[in-house]
Amino acid sequence: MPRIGRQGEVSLALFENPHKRLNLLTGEWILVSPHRTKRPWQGKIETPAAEDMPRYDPSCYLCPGNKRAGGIENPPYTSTYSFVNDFSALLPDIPDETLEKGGLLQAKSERGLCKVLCFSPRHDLTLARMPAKDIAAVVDLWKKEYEEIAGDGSIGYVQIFENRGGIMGCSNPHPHGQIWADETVPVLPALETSKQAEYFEKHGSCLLCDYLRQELREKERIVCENGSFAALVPFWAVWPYEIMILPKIHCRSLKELTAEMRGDLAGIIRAVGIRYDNLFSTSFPYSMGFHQEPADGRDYGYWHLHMHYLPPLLRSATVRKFMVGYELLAMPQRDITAEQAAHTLRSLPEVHYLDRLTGS
Ligand code: H2U
Ligand code: ZN
Repeated sequence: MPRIGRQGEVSLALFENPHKRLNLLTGEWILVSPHRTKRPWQGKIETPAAEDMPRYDPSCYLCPGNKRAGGIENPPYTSTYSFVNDFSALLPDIPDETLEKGGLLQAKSERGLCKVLCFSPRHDLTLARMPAKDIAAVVDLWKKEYEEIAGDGSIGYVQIFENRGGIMGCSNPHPHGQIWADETVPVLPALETSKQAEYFEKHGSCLLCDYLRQELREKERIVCENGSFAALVPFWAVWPYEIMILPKIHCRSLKELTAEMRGDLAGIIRAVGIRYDNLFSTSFPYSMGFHQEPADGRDYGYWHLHMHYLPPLLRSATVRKFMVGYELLAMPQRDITAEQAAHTLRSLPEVHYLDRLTGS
């Protein structure tokens, strides 16, 4: 049993031995096994992505002026560019149908929209390698797309995300992200909605405002911060170097970000990206995305906008964490603690390793 100190502070033994931590946003518990970090590794080694890339690739379907798979030609764009996904997983015009057989077999049609967002005309860049002002253009595009899609009236939730790197299933190194917008609220945002609503009902305050205040006080899991945003390894992180970015003032969606906040968001996205690339001196793979209030027009005053970064690498540019066995069948598990991960990320240089190599 964990020993509890007089002030309710846990003794160090809790964090040195196997223990469970609660994810406040999902209600899910995760198992932490700090003593396992010493085990040897003879498993799969991933091949790191090639670093040498041309600024323009004539065979890339996202580069300016090139033809996409469906035959449409991209314009000669010079900043950001978005288009409806040629192979959308969700479609806007499908009949409304329901299947219900004795409560055992249930299905519903799901309408929606999918878009692809090019972050830069340059084929060889990543968010971590782009100047903050160009990342700010991406933040502006996310806001504009969110407002347009959420304002449509037929959409319940706008999921903005980026898959980076081949090991995250990204199909093309050209810097880009996606939006999948559903007519209903998908599973994880719905869970986060109910957990934040529950907390607000019980405490009369915002769950993530309260959580961030405590994290800023404890400092142990903070990676970096600026005027408007903080980046931290959440107490309940599952992926080894998982990060959340949270606005320091309460806002429910991208819609509410002022120009100053959008600039700060671009700055912290860049700072997190540089630290990630510096961790294993590689272009760091991840899935990242925003969670924000549903777009169904109801009142979600308790919803606190945030970003999740979910990166798979564990020990080096070639050794990843696998979600297998116990994790698929029982519960998520991690070895290094959130505090160790935050300490490592915090201690990394703020200048990109490639800029340090070239001295530029
Ligand atoms: P990734 O973010 O996982 O790389 O996906 C890229 C998306 O680009 C993917 O959803 C779309 C795919 O359907 N795509 C097009 O819309 N047009 C193309 O010509 C190729 C890929
Ligand atoms: Zn390209």
